[in-house]
Amino acid sequence: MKKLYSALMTAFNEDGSINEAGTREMIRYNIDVNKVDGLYVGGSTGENFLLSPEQKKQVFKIAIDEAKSDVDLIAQVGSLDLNESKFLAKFVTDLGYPKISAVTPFYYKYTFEEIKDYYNEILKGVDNKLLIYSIPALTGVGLSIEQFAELFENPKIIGIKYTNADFYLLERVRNKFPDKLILSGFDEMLLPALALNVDGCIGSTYNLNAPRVRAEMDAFDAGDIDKARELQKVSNDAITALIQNDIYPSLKLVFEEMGVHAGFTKAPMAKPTDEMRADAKKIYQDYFK
Ligand code: NAY
Repeated sequence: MKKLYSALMTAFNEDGSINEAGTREMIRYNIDVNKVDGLYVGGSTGENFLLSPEQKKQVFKIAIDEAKSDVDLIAQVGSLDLNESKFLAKFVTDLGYPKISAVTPFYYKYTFEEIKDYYNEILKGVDNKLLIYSIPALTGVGLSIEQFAELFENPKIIGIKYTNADFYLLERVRNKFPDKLILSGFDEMLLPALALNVDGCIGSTYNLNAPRVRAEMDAFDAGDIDKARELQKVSNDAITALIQNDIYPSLKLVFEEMGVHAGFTKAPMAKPTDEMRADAKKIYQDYFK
């Protein structure tokens, strides 16, 4: 069975502080209504790279306190500050997170040796398993199959959150590492990723769209490719509308339409305008009602 993870959003108050009640509501919705297999906590969708270390800790605490062991939890601890990543890896492991993940180091141009050291340092002394978070479009860091192989020499590195439109590389990686956990990260490209035998998916739009995506995965498993393709088309119509309306605030606005208090995004992300609110209402009515 392929696994479906929502990339957890963080609800913020208007001043950028964390809205704990709203964040808990989104966690509950994902578990109780969406019936996800897991949550990816502290990723791009959680606006994690805009948070202070204290806020990151707060989110990690809220998520595990609310989700308990009801679903699988992956804590994304990668950061520009390696010491912070190391601290957070220990912190979430002590909280009981069964898996961690770390984005490839970004902003500065690092050699592969530096990238490898970063992962090995994060895992040093930490009794946990890690998924490499590969998202070249945002980090500018692309890893080759040989480099993935070198990273996998560390037995604690168990897989990849593969947010990349390079399907040639995905096919190579899948077949070279059949025992590694590969979770696809681009919601709009789920169907081709399923065809290449990924183990599941992690995505922002699954917060709203998980039932349709589960149906697509079931259709795929049953060999009903026409149905899977039709469901992916509807999902992609919804994703296109969300992206055109600024995806992160829009996801939250649609959640609000559904009665889930997703709060604001954190500056410098945009506050919703009246036009965005009207468009989000339409997206809700068209795709999620
Ligand atoms: C994360 O860390 O939250 C993710 O990477 C989730 C994957 C998302 N990627 C980004 C950059 O947000 O769900 C996708 C993405 O929002 C979706 O495919 C729409 O493009």
